[in-house]
Amino acid sequence: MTEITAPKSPVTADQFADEIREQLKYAQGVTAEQATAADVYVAAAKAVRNHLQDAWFTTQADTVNGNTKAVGYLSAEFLMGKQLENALLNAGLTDQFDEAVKALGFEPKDIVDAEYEPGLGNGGLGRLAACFIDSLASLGVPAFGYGIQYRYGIFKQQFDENGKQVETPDYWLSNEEPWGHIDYNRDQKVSFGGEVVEENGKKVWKPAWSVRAVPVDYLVPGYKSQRVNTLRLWTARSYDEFDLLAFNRSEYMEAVEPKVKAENISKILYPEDSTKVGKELRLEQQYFFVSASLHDAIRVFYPGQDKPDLTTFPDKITFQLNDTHPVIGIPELMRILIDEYGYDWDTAWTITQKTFNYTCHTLLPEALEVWPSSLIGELLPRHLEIIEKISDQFKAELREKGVAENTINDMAIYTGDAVRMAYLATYGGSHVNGVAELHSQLLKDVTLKNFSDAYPDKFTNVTNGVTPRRFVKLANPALSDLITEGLGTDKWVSDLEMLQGLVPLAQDDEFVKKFAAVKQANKHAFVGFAKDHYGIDIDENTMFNTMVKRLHEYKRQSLKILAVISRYAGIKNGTVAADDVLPRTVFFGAKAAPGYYLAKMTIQLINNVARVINNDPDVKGKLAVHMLPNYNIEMAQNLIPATELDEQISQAGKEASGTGNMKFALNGALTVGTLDGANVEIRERVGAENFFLFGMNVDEVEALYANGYDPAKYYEADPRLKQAIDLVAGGTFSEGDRNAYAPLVSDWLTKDWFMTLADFTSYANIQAKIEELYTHPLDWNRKALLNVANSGFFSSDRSIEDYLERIWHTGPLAD
Ligand code: NBG
Repeated sequence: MTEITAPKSPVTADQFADEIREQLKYAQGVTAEQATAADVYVAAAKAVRNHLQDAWFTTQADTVNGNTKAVGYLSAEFLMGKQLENALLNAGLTDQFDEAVKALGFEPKDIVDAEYEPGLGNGGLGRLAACFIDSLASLGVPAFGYGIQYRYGIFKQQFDENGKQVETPDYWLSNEEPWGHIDYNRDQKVSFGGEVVEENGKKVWKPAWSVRAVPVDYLVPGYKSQRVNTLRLWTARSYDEFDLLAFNRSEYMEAVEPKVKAENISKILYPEDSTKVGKELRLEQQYFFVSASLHDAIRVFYPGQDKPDLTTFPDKITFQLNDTHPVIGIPELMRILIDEYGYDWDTAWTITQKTFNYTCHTLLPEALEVWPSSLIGELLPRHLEIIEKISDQFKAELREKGVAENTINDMAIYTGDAVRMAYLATYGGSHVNGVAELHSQLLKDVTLKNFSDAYPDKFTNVTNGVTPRRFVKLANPALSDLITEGLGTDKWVSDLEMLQGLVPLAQDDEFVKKFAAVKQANKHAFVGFAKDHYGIDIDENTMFNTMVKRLHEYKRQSLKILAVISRYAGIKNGTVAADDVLPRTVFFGAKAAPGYYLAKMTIQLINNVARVINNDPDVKGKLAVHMLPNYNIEMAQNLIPATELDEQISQAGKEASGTGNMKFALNGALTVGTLDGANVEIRERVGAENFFLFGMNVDEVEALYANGYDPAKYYEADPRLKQAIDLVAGGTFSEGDRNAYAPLVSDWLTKDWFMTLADFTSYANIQAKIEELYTHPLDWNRKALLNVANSGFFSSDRSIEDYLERIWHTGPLAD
């Protein structure tokens, strides 16, 4: 750990109020009297940004002039969440802000709420990137996040009157966005298309068109580290704003065409998560941000040098490829080194391989990107040549290692028709890591087995983590205060393993009761939040049971909703005695990719199950279900601290890690889960007795596939399951329409690839154990507290330390 210096207290509340007034007056053009909450938010954001500016400059200078290798985190997604509270916390200005805005006549909460959440990511992968840059800055490690400033983030989710998901565009930049600083003078040119010709025995790429990549810089303040790193998000602009000739011929639409085409590149975040997309624009996006970022790093580290010695590049910065999206960076760096700087192939290869590392975030084969060669050839003809050559060199290397010819073919990076980006990344970088122990093991044993056999030393694991600043300190102030009281210090915020110190307090009934009171207060607060945001009434004296994550078949929201239906049926028909019913409120939150048919149908089913249950007087006070619209970071920050039971119920061997699971454990929820992803490590740490395990493990899943899986057998075997599916099929949740969910029902009964039905019985059975424990609040809360105490490992600070040691081989800047 770095030495943490005390936070500076840079200004008094009065001074900060004056700074806000000044921003209002001179930057916003409104007086303090005229200002609305939205005005004050922008002014406060700018004021706090000013406080971080000097530390940002120093960090940049130290990054370039010091001898500490920097980290470049290349990621198509950064799901940052709202910035103001986090910036205030890290700038040490929270108290001053609270007082200052009160002096201006506002409630701090209203100012914080005025910020519009940027949604520049889909889910776990994008949020992980955001946690990682927070931890890098907090540890004082020089780092750049590089990505895209999409004009439209992840779609906004609403439900129509039939419960169907409706996607609307998320135009997050419609109001002033005070955090990003657009820097027109540090732009980069990114080119596409055209052809490769030979000139004087050299390959020369003659592109057909170019776009201007303009950086928008976001400050990434570390917590108590006095360091401020940079998140540089590129936006695409046209070089030809306006074609005057076309305009003079009064072809107005044509005149703006180049601008429209160029700006399309950074227009929209692809709303996919762990599913295959093969869109030309997507490849353009990937190349756009990666090319601009690599050139930017050369500009930063070799300022003003025409002929820099780029053999030192891997000593200046190491690039982490966040999944396959930035993998085109490998041929791009080769091209830059050879074509732009005149290096020979072998030197360029040595530099490139040293520069990159690759994190894989999936186990679903369909999620590993494969691009048609024809598309790469059209868009990036020079890169395709380089990829072919890399592929040939790789084959030769494998032959030399004595790898069998058919295995070599299986491992081909370039197949003639296609380019496999995961393979290119594995060969083209120094290290490959999975994101949880089990995931990394499965990468070695299954997904990338041949690669691991040929290059065993390349493979390593870094278990994911989450930032304790946002997901404990900010999201759960009451728990944070209690932890600080229990430990006698607040140092845990930057050294989360200190939570271990709470273990003995789990034996102290008084402390456990305080812990229970915090949870109850968070539940109460969420009831208010839900009323404000969704207009729903929730009974806070029910168990809060939550499943929030992207909607995907492998995550098995189906399993949860079938269990809910079964419980509903049981209460209705008296198989579950009324006295035995533990009142529960079940929360779902999930976006489905717009083109993912079964996922969207599952959302519709959940909504309609909720409608039927919530309107049925027979189950009132016993069971309620809510599908909350538009799950995002803000909802997570409010719902997770209020949750008592968390669902992590994916089919074993499918969820790479999960990070929601960590957030819930850290906020004192108990988990019901399978042995999948990071659940395995969470259970090991918090103790098997403090985790509700059910379902098949990876080996059992594999064996069942091998023996031929027949879901109908399970439907026949468990009457609870049969009844639940029959209710769906019979139209109970579709006003009698038996066709409404036919595709879903048919998938369950005939295919059920992720074995929801096979795990149903064990999932339904464990509910009794859960409910039994819940009727003993002290025991339940003791276990929940032990979850908190033993989850310090899941800090993203620890993940970053693992990356530093196992992959990046660098560390914090000297003070
Ligand atoms: C996701 C996995 C999660 C994992 C996050 C972060 C993709 C492609 N993968 O299990 O599904 O927690 O990545 O590593 O989004």
